[in-house]
Amino acid sequence: MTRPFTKVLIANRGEIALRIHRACQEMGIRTVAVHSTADASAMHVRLADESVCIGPPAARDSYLNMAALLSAAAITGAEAIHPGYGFLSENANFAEMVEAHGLAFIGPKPEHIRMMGDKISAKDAMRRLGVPLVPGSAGAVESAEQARAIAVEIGYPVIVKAAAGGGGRGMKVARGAHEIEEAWQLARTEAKAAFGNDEVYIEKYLDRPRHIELQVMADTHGNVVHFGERDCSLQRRHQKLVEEAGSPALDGAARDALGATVTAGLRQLGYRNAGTLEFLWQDGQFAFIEMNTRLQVEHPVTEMVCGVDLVREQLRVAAGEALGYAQSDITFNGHAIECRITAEDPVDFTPSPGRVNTYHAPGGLGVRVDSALYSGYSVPPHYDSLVAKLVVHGATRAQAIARMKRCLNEMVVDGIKTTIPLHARIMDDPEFQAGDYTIHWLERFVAR
Ligand code: MV4
Repeated sequence: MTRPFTKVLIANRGEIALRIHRACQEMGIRTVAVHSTADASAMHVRLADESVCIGPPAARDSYLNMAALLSAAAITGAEAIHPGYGFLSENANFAEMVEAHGLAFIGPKPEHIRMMGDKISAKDAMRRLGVPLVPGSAGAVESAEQARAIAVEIGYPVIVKAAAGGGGRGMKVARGAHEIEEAWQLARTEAKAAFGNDEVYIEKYLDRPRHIELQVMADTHGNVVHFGERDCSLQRRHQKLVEEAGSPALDGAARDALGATVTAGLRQLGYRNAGTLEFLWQDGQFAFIEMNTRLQVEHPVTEMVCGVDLVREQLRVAAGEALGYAQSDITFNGHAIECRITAEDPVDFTPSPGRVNTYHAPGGLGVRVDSALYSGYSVPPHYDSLVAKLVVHGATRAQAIARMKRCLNEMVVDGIKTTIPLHARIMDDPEFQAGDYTIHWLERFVAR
């Protein structure tokens, strides 16, 4: 018999801290919120059973302060830590430290966080497990000469990427032999500066892919399932604005085939808890690029089409419980869309923190709003600008779009600028409505 957790510390803030708190409450688990001095009046602190101030506003001194988090867990008697996304969620050393203190880390094993954090070892693992990859170098590329030789072999254009990268930093495209040496050198320099690690690798550059990711969940008894895909192609400067489940580009057969390969592979690896595999999809083919070993911002669209509570599943498997269902029990119903509403100017994206005088969330059938906003709340300038995730479900994609438009009209966030008007424009666009977009679509859309 496994014992459920009775108290969990939530090592995060904002809407995701609230999201985790809600799952805990419904499972009868008490919650400990942690907060910086800037977040003393935040919603996650108000709602949690207990709260601990862990430091000043700067994240490095509070939400990234491992000693403060472990002390907060110790003094409150929490048995487990949920890291949310961002902050320490993909820090293998933190996961290790949590476990060394006799607490459960609600996430993957430290070894797998470390493995996927290094994009070269992640690709190496996926290759061994039979997951399709973008063609490229077998490992790190050590010299400009080696870069040139690999580029000739796989054919231009190529992309040089930082092994410690992700999120778009330390990437350089070379469109011909005349650009390869500079791309290799620039990627190395940028990687060293950003990550303190100058290891780089090379891939064939795909020029018009979609970004499609697969949600997985694994227990500690060898059961691994997937909850289908999300299309996250609508990004600007590597910040996602709109996500959908499923992808307008995919059919059930393509999803099932990829899912079967991935779940078999992760079972072999001994993976645990939630994960997301990122793929580029072009010309009817998947190519793995990275794996995220955390709960993602956009997980609600998956929850809407699968009717699952992914945080509940994370809490159950972290406590040692078996999933209790098979892949064939997971069904995909209708279509879901998420708009990430940020406190930014909708035209030039300059940050717009400050006091929200009036907040009114939309509602009705098939509507979910994940937000820590309230009327009178001041959005602090120290953190991510995400203020609300507006998520809708519809029987069809067209119905979901119509519902999203209605909700964007209904929503009021008064006192600060938000990206609501931009989301309304996207929903009205014929190309978006046709599902006809790649990762480059949004950059052009915002420029016109
Ligand atoms: C690529 C690519 C094209 N070809 N790799 C950007 C962030 C990082 N996660 C991987 N990225 C890309 N890798 C190959 N071989 C294009 C991108 C890319 C991108 C990917 C997903 C979503 C948005 C993007 C925007 C620009 C570039």
